[in-house]
Formats: sequence, structure tokens, C-alpha cells
Amino acid sequence: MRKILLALLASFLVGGFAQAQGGLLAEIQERGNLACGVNQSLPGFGVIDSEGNFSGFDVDFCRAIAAAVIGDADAVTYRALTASERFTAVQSGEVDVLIRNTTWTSSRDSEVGLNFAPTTFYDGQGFTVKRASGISQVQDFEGTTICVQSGTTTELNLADVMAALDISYTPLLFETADQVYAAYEADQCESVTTDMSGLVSRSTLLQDPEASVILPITISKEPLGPAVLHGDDQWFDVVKWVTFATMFAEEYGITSDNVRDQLETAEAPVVRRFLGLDGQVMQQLGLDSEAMVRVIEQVGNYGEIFARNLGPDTQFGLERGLNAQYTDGGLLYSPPFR
Ligand SMILES: N[C@@H](CCC(=O)N[C@@H](CS)C(=O)NCC(=O)O)C(=O)O
Repeated sequence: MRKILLALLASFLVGGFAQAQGGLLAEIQERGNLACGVNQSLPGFGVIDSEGNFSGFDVDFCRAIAAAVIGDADAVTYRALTASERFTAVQSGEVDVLIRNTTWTSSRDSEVGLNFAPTTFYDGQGFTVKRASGISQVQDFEGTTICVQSGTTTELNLADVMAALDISYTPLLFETADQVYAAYEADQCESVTTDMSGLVSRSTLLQDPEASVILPITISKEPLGPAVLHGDDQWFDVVKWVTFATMFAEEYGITSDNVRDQLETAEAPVVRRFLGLDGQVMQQLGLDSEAMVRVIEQVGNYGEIFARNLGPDTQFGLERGLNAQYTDGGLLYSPPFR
């Protein structure tokens, strides 16, 4: 009995602590600005232009959260973070959310203290090689040097796979993608390894793109998505459901072009709830009834975000693949708004 009482007391204290740590939603709304940790050198995902403007697929999810929470997709302060800086930036509260091609892993979810929102981009690790190297399969890496970025899952997966296949290679480690690619261009390594998305993105910056090729080999699972700090369930819920909102809207045909009209015409109960016309789902999340309407109006649904930044009409020309809706053979699946 005493044990049960102590356990109850402990859980109350922990619960109270979590509450005291919470309140980020109100704080951000008061501040009128979302601090979003992003990449600045990954075209298509997170990149900064010469005027200091950020854009890309990940950046659009920062914008979506700001639209829902603050009412304005532009109310974002971007913090460009390297792979090794990114987790400290979340832990110290420098950023409210991290959206920087970050892989969801168990240790990041536990030891590092992150909570991951739904995966926005299902990816896997691959290799770019010099055509002249003749490398076409993993076994061909025997005796070669591979350029890789530190502080990433990339570094760890590479070691795992090479050890499992008993291939000896030399990893050449760098802090940033710019350094990795500078070394590759300078022929210090035969190959670069990272997420396929990173390889596709950075191949557009190669001096001679034709001299390199991305191998059709994937050696890992890299589910990339937004992450927040442990201890603030309300904020986690908001980031999670804004992310789902983009997927939900695509599934139900709600687009930036038609969302205002749908406010007048929508009949399906499931859509009316999403638009805040019926029920209280948005208020239950701590948001106002039109929160997701603004997300779709100002940023677009998942399909629009993907097409604008990465799709066939962009220089990256990516297919949806696993990032298609579940109704289309992909893995995107928003739970119900109800
Ligand atoms: N998804 C992996 C890799 C993330 C990562 O940092 N990838 C590199 C590959 S291109 C990158 O984004 N670098 C950008 C930079 O350092 O500027 C992870 O979460 O550890």
C-alpha cells in the first residue's frame, strides 16, 4: 500500500513538473513568433538565399505551424543548425521545433529527449559515387574512402553495414555538407553517403553533375520529421496535428485554392470538423476554429508542399514513392480529426 502511495505521489510530482515545463503554445502566441530550427544548405528541404530568405519542404512545415498557432506563416524566426548543433538547440529552448531532415530514432526519442511528430518524408541512406570509380554495389567500396557527415545517423549506418559485410573502407568525417562535398569534389573520397534526399538535393550543386551517379541502393530507414522537446504535451500535440492536417487535407481534396470556398460549401461532417465549422476539435488542441484553414490557405496541403519543393516540376523531380497517401500505396495516413 505504501508503495502504491509513493508511486502515486511520484507520478503526481512528475506530472506537475511536466505541466510546469509546458505552456510553450501560449508563450509562442504571446511572442508572436515561432523559432524553427532548419537546414540552410539543403536545396529543396531547407535553404537560405542571398537575401536571407529560407525556403524548402522542411521550411514549409515551420510555416504551417506558424499559420496555425500565430495566424501568419511568415511569423517564423529560422535558426540554421548543423547536424551536431541541432539537438542542443531543442534542449536549450533556442528553437521551439526542429524541422531539419532529422531521422526519428529510439535514442533521439528517449535519451536526447525529443518527441517526434509524424514523419513528413520517408527516406533511406544511399551513395553518390564518381562514375569513373566504377563502383556499382556495396562490395565495391572495399579499400575506398567515403565522405560522411558527423553527428548523423549516416555515420552510424555506414559503420553497421560495412562491418556486417566485412568491407574495409576509410570514413572521412566532416561537420557540414559543404565540407563533405568540397572533399568529394577535390577527389579526397570516391563517394559521399547520406539520405537519398540529401544526395538528390546536393547533386544539383555539383560542379559536373554528369560525372557522378546516385547508386540505386538504400542501406537504412530514415524517417524524417519535426521534433519538439519532451515535457510539453500540448505543444507536441499541436505540432503533431498540424503535420497531420497537411496530410488530411490532401486526402480529402482540400487545397490552398479551394479551402475558403469549402468553408461555405462543405457538407461532409469529417471535412466540416477539420475546417472548424462543427465541433470543438481545434479548441481541444488549444487552437482557434480556423487554425487548419490557415495552414492550408497559406501553405497548402501535403501534396502541394511536396510538388512545390521536390516534385516532378522542380529540379529534383522526385516521385512520391513511400511519401504518397496510404490510398495510393504510400505511408501517409492521418488519423481522424474528431
Ligand atoms: N537524417 C540524418 C542526416 C541528417 C543530415 O544532417 N544530413 C546532411 C546530409 S546532406 C545535411 O543535411 N547536411 C547539411 C549541412 O550540414 O549543412 C540524421 O538525422 O542524422
